[in-house]
Amino acid sequence: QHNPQWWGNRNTIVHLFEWKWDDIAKECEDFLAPHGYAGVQVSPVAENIISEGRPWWERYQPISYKLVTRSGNELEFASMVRRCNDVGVRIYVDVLLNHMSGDFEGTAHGTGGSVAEPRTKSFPAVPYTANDFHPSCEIYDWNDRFQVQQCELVGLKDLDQSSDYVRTQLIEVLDHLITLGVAGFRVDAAKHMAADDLDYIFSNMRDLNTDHGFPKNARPFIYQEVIDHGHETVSRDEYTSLGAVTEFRFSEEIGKAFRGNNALKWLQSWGTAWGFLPSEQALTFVDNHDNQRDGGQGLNYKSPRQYKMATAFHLAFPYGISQVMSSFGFDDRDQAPPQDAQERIISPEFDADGGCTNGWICEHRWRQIYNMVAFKNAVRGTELSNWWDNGDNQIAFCRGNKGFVAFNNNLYDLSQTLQTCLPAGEYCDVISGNLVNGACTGNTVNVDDNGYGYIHIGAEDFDGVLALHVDARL
Ligand code: LM2
Ligand code: CA
Repeated sequence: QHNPQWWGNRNTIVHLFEWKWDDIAKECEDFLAPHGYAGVQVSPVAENIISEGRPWWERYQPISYKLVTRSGNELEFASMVRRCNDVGVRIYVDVLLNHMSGDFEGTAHGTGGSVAEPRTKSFPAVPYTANDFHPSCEIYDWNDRFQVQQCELVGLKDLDQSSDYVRTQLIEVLDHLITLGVAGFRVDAAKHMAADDLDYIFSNMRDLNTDHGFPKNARPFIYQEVIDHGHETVSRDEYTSLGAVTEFRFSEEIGKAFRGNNALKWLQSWGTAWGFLPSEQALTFVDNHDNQRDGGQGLNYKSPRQYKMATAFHLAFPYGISQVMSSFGFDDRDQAPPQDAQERIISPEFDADGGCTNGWICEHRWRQIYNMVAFKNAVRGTELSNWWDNGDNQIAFCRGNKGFVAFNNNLYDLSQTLQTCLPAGEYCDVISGNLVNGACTGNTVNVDDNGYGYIHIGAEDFDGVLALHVDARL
């Protein structure tokens, strides 16, 4: 269950955080497929508690398995999956197998009209009763396996996945989504569930739906959210045989490097030598919806220049199963997604350059990012070669004879004639521009018969990265 089931040569997933199903369907057709995105991680699909002010995190508190949320209902979900698969874009669902909602004063009303009494662990719309949960306790020692896996994560009622009844419910939810055509799952809070229980659940899910273009006997892709900074009692290694695992150390280290707190020259050994998981087991990202709110060394859209450089490195270096974050703007952690006076999520709107307005950030529509998604597709299957650095924060490398990328994170210009490994010709730098009708709207680089090209990235340039590849040759 490590195969992401991508279509063609595509290989990047985008997390369309809090988007509505109808908007995602349209985005698959209008933008994601034409720009070579492989898949979308969608926000949780199960009916959730309605929380005051509608913070984004209310969706991490399910009260039933009806597919009704502020993103849309089951019909809309099914139609989205169909339309995205029709254009070769896969859907991965963020699934909550660890818990239901947290405490709530009195009767909770959900986004699908169901009611629950979370305080007494009564969720009649599933149905679950107190017997289906672990006895309540608090996690105060994160190195105590029992607490991490059987107590309540931030007070969320903790399901007992060793019970046959609970397992059956969870498998049913996953099977239902597979029948609707999804390609796999992001498993929320995986570390808070015993790997053996997850193994049982994942092994008993059905195969992917062949009516949606998946081959016979294809297994759902699994990527498990396990936060492991290196010395946890419950380690990421317990989960790697079941599927891919989120590599949070990738996010921390890439942030640190492009913030200028670790010289870029060290990135030459990027990957397992840094203590990261093997490439095919690592789900990698510059930021995700949690750590983009947490501060620290991570980078997010609020530091656009460094963020774009980190993302370009993420997509240029041959390591990991890449995921790109697509955010809504926020000033405080709990802020709701863009919504109207009736608390309905607002659809994104686009300006003349295709960028999002009205509260959505849409990093995935930034030229510097979507063109690197195309770069990653163009260089698929090649190795890294011809690493160059200036001993500090200027680096460059080739991907076979398909692509070349250079970065300047020093306060002085990068001006060098470098081996690009590319066939002779004129190439469009896909960071500063697009190739449109055979012409480049940004800078171009001439590659001579020996593969050399003059590379210039000024310290004051708008972006600190330059990228060339064979699909953007004039
Ligand atoms: C995750 N992965 O393991 C998600 O990526 C993360 O976003 C979720 O937390 C978490 N696990 C549970 O699914 C978010 C958010 C929390 C929020 C929970 C539940 O980061 O702040 O907790 O969702 O909605 C909120 C309150 C918290 C309260 C809890 C229960 O912030 O103070 O705890 O609800 O009422 C008493
Ligand atoms: Ca648990």
